[in-house]
Amino acid sequence: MISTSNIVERPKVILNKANSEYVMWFHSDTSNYGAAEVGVATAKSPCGPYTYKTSFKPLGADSRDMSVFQDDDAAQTAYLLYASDNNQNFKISKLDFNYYNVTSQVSVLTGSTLEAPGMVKRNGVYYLFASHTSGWDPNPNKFFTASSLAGPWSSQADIAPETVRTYFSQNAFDMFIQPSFTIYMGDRWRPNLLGSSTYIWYPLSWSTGAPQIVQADIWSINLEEGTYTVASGTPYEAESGVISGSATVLSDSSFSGGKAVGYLGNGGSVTLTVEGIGAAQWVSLYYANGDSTWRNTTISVNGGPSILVDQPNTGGGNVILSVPVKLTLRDGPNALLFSANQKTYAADLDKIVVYTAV
Ligand SMILES: [Ca+2]
Repeated sequence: MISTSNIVERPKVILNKANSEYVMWFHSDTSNYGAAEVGVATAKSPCGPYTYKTSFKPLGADSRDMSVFQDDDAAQTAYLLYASDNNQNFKISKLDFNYYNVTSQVSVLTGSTLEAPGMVKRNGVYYLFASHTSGWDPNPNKFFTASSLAGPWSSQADIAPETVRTYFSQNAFDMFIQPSFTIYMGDRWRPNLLGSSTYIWYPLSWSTGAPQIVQADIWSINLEEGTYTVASGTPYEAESGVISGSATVLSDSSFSGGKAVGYLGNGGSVTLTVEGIGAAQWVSLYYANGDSTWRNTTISVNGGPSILVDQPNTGGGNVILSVPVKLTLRDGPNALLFSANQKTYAADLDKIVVYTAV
């Protein structure tokens, strides 16, 4: 089942302390996803080399999107979390002592149509994170809770506002740091160009009492302290820039300041003058793209060459997402020219935020 014509997806590695062995579990499939199996491989080092053991259907049933979860009991019991029965039922099954096989099913969320699972245990409560099924397109990812892996599981709740579709991402893994937050690690799939897909990592904070993604484009983590810091930047509204050609100001309450600049590209452009510190600085572009496909914008800094920035579709012309890009800015004023010299339409630009954090 391991070949250039087959599929290995969603690998996860856990350490079996009793055997001093790293055990990798992954979705093992044929190119048409018809096999629906899990694969197992082992190594003495987390970075490998891994020795492939086998691929199989756990307890004879389908397994597609999957993860593994290692509990904090003395035996460090581990579990397979998997979309089963043609992605209709979501299952949790216990692994054997060696983490080589599945021994018994402990829970099933019947008819839940969940994919992309992850799990953390916080203050004795199990949190299951997952998406629903919408192919490579993003959807609002959910969480479920239970005080036992056998359930009962709570009804689903959102980890982000539904309209932003998990900030155009799908859960890949959730790394527990401490009870106040976990790292949400999502895939930002690019359906028409899968090899160009990227990752999105956000703090997943319990500050409201329930796990919610913190939309932080630029943030840092202090592992020793168990804290994270969201960088603050200086906002510049697009509608306050110098608008040229066919670009025009749009009004909608969803935009920052109630306005954005539309019809950028294809003859329209806008110039924003921002303060720099003479460094390579992160700049976030807040935009709306109501298409069903990605757009992009060009940026020229102080008359320099065009830099291309992808703008995933946001799920509506009034739904705002942000993408960060690193630009080299002068100390003092900088002219950022958006969407000049591009023949396609860029997304509607709401505002940009200039950061000084590295
Ligand atoms: Ca605006």
